[in-house]
Amino acid sequence: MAGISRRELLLGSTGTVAAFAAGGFLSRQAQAAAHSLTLARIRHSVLPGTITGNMMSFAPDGPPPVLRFKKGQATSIDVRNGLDEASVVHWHGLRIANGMDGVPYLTQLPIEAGQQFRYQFTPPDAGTFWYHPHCNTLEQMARGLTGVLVVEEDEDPGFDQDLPLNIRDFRLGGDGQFIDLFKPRNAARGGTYGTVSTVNWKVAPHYELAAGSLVRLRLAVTDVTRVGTYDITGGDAQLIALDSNPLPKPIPAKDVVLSPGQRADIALRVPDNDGGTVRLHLKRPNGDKELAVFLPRGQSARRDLRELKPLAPNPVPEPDLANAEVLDFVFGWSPEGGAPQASICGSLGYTFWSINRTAWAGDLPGPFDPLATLRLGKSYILRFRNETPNAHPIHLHGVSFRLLRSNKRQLAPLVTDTALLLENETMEVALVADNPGDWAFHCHVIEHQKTGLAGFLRIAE
Ligand SMILES: [Cu+2]
Repeated sequence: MAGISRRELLLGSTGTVAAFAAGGFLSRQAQAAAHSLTLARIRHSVLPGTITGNMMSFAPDGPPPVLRFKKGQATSIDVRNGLDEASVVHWHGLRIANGMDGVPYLTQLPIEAGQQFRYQFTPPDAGTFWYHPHCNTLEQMARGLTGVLVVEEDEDPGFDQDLPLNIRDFRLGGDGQFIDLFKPRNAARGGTYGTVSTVNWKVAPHYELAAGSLVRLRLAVTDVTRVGTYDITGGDAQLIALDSNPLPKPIPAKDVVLSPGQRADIALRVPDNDGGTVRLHLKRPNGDKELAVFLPRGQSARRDLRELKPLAPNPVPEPDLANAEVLDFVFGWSPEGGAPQASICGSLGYTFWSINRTAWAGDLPGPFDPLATLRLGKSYILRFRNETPNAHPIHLHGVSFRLLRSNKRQLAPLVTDTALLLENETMEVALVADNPGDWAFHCHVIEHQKTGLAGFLRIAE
């Protein structure tokens, strides 16, 4: 490295740029990332018989690809921004280094149109995760930028097939074209719902599965708004993990409540060929909505759910509750209600919500104050108090937390990154602040996030 300062190396002096250029095709190939994503505007058929224009995907030729990583193995993803606007990619639920977390200004500069950024990290946990932009988040996600991310276990649990299901709505008119992506009056309430329910960008897709086989269904709710209750009928289905963390014991996959950002892993024993079809439903008061159909095909594989190896717990540290400091967070209305500041990452033009009486100012260079500063390695109890008559799925980046208790209901002691906070509920969760950095902390109803219900926690020495 003689003659090249660290700063020159990082910022690219004339010398290093020339060296890269001279390296040519072969050395660039040698340095290729393990994965690549290209953000692009595309046209695609979602509603049968129509072609939707002005969609956005992580691939120029179809829906976002399923990314597959291995637990504990370093990986890299080149993100090329082929949009005509800035973006940035966040890996929801991955407890990775702060600089790779994909939040504009807080962890990196936005990736400008035509630019590229390489993400490099080692996923510490296995399970079902997802990825999405954190810049102009409502529009980019509403137009399609939400993808499923799988981190495989060290040991294969013994499924015959693995089937990720990217569950989300699109706001389309009867002609298949986008209608207004949100309505301000809804953003100030429960959020604006889509009009077309999809799984993997298809309306009620049919999947042919080997009869009698064991299939891992990976449900990822990547919608911008919808909190839903999901049900599987017609087959033996067990819920084995929520938000990428295995349940202590599998339970029947009945009435699984998932809010935006949440995931459910379901072990399905496909019926034998004469055993009928399996259906995934979204439960609704005015009649269930069929989201996907699974059809048994061929001779029965005669598998049994008891043949599956239990999933190993992820290495999330256990908080020391006896010595944990309590931090209070109040989710409420915005006290002022002014418009947020303009940002390269977009603004919805309104402020409706706040955390601890502070509305997020927008995705700006800052600096801004954290909502709280946590000491690295210490245990904390976070007390979430919802003053509003709306539910908010509260998501914390970089750290997973354990659900402790609620004033409204019995909580299973699950480990998660996204907790659905019901209307007027007070909930306590606990964590070990083991990952240093500034971590985004926000509601995952994206209209709420983009109209004030966002902030960040700092974990520092
Ligand atoms: Cu919310």
